[in-house]
Amino acid sequence: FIFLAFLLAKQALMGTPGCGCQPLTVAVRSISFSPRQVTSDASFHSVSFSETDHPKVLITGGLGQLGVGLAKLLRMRYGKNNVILSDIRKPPNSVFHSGPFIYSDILDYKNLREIVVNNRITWLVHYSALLSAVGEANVALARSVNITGLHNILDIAAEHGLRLFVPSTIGAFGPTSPRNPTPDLCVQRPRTIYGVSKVHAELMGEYYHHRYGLDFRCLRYPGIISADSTPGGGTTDYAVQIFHDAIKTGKFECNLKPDTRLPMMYIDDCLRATLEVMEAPADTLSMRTYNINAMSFTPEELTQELQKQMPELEVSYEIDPVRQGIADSWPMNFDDSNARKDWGWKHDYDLPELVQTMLNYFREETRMARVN
Ligand code: AKB
Repeated sequence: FIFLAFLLAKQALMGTPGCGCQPLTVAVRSISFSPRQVTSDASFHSVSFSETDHPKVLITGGLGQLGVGLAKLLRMRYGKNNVILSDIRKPPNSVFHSGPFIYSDILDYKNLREIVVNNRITWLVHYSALLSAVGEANVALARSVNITGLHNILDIAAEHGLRLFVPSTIGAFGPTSPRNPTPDLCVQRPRTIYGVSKVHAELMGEYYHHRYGLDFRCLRYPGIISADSTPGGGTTDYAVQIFHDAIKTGKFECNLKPDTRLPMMYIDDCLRATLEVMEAPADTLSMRTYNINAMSFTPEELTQELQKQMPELEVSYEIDPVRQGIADSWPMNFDDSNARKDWGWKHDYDLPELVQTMLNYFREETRMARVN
């Protein structure tokens, strides 16, 4: 039915069938198709908010490494009640009292639709996902959350005319990709379920953009380093854990080899990039999936930078073969020139600023704990 209606609408709008991508998008948008059929009022779902209104944002997977920080940034900009954090887990008091929090299960399509409708959501930031190392330990769960969950998100977003942000990752590349540097467009044959699910997300989002006019936006994040939230089950986690252990015990056991070079970014840069790409006018985006980058370092280089301020820090190496295998297949340096050219991406934190900022945070935390 959809295909037939699409052909009729396309012919009505274009006269003769053509093969150009752009007119196809226009035709589909104007008849507001949604990929999953809505029974009664499908034609009302493409109503969009006025550009002068604040967006009403839903963040899925909100209790992971990035959700709380992004909610804080977006709430400062759009107002506390216009940003809803969601997760299937119970939030800590501080999160629950800092703004709207709601239960949402991305595997439950009706629950998602209810949230989007009841809260008049206009932007969706989809952070629910299993990361690389934990994904290899539970492939079935990773497939379900990262792929089936994404399908629900794409359909909800297309049906309701939402602007959708889905993060991708350096993990969307594999051993046959160019690794130093890795450009936006090149061979992508990742060897993890996480990477496969992220390539799938990039391609499905771009397909929905062309086919249904979905306003899909995607950034490939490097390893993200944050002080007040912890990642769970990633290959780049060592670069966060080292700070915790250095402050607590003065010792750190690293699960990657000392010379493993990976692209990394401080969380503030990552969240600002996300806000900037979401706010970028559509006509500045020549692509829908961009690499973003800040720095690249090895465990040895990070240790040396830390030892400038903590000479007593001892780092030993106990290699985890799964994580090492993953890291060896990922980019060493990321080429993000398209993001810089199209929408003005610019990072603030290089390695010295990152280390200083992280240490300041933990030192202040330790001081406060002593005072209390
Ligand atoms: C991971 O290590 O799995 C993530 C990532 C780079 O996407 N931090």
